[in-house]
Formats: sequence, C-alpha cells, structure tokens
Amino acid sequence: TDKVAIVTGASRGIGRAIALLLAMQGAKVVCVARSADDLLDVAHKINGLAVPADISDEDDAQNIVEVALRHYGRLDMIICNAGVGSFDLLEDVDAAEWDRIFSVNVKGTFLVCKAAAPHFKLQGHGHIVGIASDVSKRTFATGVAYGASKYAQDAVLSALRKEMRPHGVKVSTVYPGLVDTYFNGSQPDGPEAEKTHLRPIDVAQAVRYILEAPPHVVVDELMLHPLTQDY
Ligand code: NJP
Repeated sequence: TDKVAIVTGASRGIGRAIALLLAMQGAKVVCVARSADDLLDVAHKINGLAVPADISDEDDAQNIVEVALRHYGRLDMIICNAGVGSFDLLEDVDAAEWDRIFSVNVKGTFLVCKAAAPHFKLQGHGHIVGIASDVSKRTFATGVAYGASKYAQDAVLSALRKEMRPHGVKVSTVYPGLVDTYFNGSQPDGPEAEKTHLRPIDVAQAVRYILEAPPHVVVDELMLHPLTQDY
C-alpha cells in the first residue's frame, strides 16, 4: 500500500514493533517520540520520517499531523501508542507525578486525536488505533495514577469512536497485558520473557489485524494477554 501512518512512541517497545511491521506492509511511517536518537534509528531502518515531539504539548501534536500531510500528502492512520507508567501506593503519588501521567496518557492521546480528527472527517476515512491496557478495565494496588489514566484514555477513545463512526472513520482500542518493553524504566528480557510477557511484535500483529479489517468492519476492542498472566 501507499498508506501513511503516524506511530507515537515509535522509538522503542510496542511502538517500534508497530512502526517496523507497518513499514514491512508497505506503509510510509511517521515516527514520533520525545528523544531523537532511537527515533532516528527506527525511521532510518524503515525509510520513514522521524518527528521528535512531546504528545502532551498541543503545538507538537498539531505539528505531527501537519508534517505528515506536508511530507507525504496524505494520512490514513494514527497509532496512539505513546504512554508512561507510574506505580506507587496512593499516599506516595505526589500531585506532580499524577499530572505527568495524565498529561501524556490522557491529554497526549486527546491532543493527537484532536489534531487528526478534522482531517479524517474531511476525507471521510481514516483509522485511529489506541494502545490502552488491560488495566483500562480493572484496577490493581499501586495503580491509582496509571490505572486511572488508562481508564480515562480508554474513555477518550470510545467516545471518539462514536463521534467518528458517522464520518466513516474507525477508532479501535487494543488492551495488552504485560509486554516485554522498556516501560516504566524496565529492560526487555528477550526470549526469557516469553514465559511471562507478550513480545512487542505480538501487539503489533494485533494492530495489523485491526488495520486489515475490510472497509465495512471495525474492530472496536481487542484484548490480549500472555497465557501465563493471572489478571
Ligand atoms: O513502553 P516503552 P511500551 N511524547 O517505555 C514514547 C502501554 N502498555 O512500549 O518520548 C511522545 O518501551 C517513548 O519515547 P520518549 C503503555 O501504557 C504497556 O511498553 O523518547 N512520545 C517511547 O518511544 C503505552 O501506552 C504495557 O521517552 C512519548 C514510548 O513512548 C504503550 O503500551 C502493558 C512520550 C514508550 O515505550 C507503549 O508502552 C500495557 C511523550 N510525552 C499497556 N512519552 C507493558 N509494557 O507491559 C513517552 O497494558 N513516549
């Protein structure tokens, strides 16, 4: 295809796997993350475009979409994947940390969707895929800030699904369980982690399935877990 995709959080982890897989399928990929180094590496590998940006900044979010349209002349899909973690007892979560988590996971998703929505509506097609979490649907101890942000991100996406449907625009949400990435300061374990975690490519394959649905089909929600995860 000659389709154009924006992938946020494309520098590592799940976003990187999605960017590589979409490029392999023939898409032109606009890769977004805050720090440029790993991002340039991914973009170079797939002959894509690196756009360093902070999705929690409104000008940055608008700019991502403008750059994609200017550079490639079209935009077909946005993968809202960038997100940050934080796990602490409620009493140990300070207000600044709460704001940081919400500004990326909720406001960032909102701002990127807001930047793309008018364009998708106008062209009468488009696909937004949000990477939420299995904890978008269940709470857990030490998940006050992160869990609440993922519930809220899920609500943004599901409300938007209803807004966009009459315009022919699809909105899908993916809810992964544990994934072997750099999330929240961890280091991927590689093959060892397959006993306990999904691989980033497993989530990327789910996104591919969603994107390849026929025009009259929208996959609203897709949850996947490692078989060993007790949740
Ligand atoms: O995390 P990681 P994952 N603006 O840390 C970027 C969800 N999830 O792949 O900005 C723009 O390896 C960051 O780059 P940088 C999770 O909630 C995960 O696991 O330079 N980009 C990097 O490219 C999240 O929504 C698990 O720091 C920003 C990428 O995002 C998604 O999966 C389980 C940014 C993060 O890569 C991807 O996380 C689950 C910003 N403000 C849901 N902030 C799991 N791993 O177990 C960060 O249920 N990035």
